[in-house]
Amino acid sequence: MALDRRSFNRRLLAGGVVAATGTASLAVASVPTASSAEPSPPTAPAGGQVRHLKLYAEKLPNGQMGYGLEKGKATVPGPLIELVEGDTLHIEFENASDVDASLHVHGMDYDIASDGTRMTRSHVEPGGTRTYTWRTHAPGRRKDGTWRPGSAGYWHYHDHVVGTDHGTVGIRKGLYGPVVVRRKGDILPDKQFTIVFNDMTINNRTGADTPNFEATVGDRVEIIMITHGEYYHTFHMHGHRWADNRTGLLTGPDDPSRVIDNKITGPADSFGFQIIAGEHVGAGAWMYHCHVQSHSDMGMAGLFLVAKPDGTIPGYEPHHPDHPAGAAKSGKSGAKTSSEGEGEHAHHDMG
Ligand SMILES: [Cu+2]
Repeated sequence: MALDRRSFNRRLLAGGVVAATGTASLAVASVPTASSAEPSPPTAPAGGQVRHLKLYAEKLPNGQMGYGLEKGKATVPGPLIELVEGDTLHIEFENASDVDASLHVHGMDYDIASDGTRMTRSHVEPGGTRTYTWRTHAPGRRKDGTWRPGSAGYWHYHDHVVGTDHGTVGIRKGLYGPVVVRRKGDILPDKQFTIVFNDMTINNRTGADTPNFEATVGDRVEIIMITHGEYYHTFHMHGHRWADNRTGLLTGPDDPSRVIDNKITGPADSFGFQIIAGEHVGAGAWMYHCHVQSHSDMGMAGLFLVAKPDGTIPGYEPHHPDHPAGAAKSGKSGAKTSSEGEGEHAHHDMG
């Protein structure tokens, strides 16, 4: 049975369980109340839940490393972890690799025992297990009258001990993943994609193997963008723009946030935004890429494939030699779909 995207979202988020594709759908959607011509998108409920997650670190067959929600199912990037301000998350982390590894997070509140560093002895030996606890909080006023920011934002986690005491080799090999913390009332997306510029790779993939992401015109798509490694990059998307603020969305006509389609990003930076696929521009194979020219020329590019409702993508021929992105990917047999692309976090209803 086909579901419209809002009931789909409600169903899948109400599950509140870990999805098979690697998404930890930890948020529970609230039911939209507006009754305009088109219903309002679902929004994040109040936080305050205590949640539990099992996470593994392991070596991948290709020599890289990844985090996964199940043994043998690690991905690069690791699973998307979503929280709402006020939530607490206990992560039972098992190191299934053959070297010391850890879990270190940005943006969360945690005790020093959850730092995930060798210095604090909060790393995990091969075969070992450790519970890391992340807390989040809503914004508010401090007793001195100043404003304390909330935890909401686009964040990320990574290893901090493989190779060096800064996890340089762990990160290089793929031990990283996204975290989204929402504020009560934040708009929830239909689809989510994580794009990580790690050294000269995208999600540790290069050249013809860089990930493509698929959506249909009108989908509310959330992009989570993270940078790692040695270089500064600029993240650019064709045909789509976003607001350079916490959510990537404007709150109204007087929101002063700058609207951009290109953003400089350096190691350990993260940001995110939502776009309506094809809004004002229609279906197509829309490139995304690093806009440092030598980097894009070396293959730091992929496609945001926006299909019409009938599934077609006008002008998109994956093997056409005149199509720059298609040509770059012509080594592949058949058009790559996002279903095989790690970094996609399509929610699935777990029933
Ligand atoms: Cu670059």
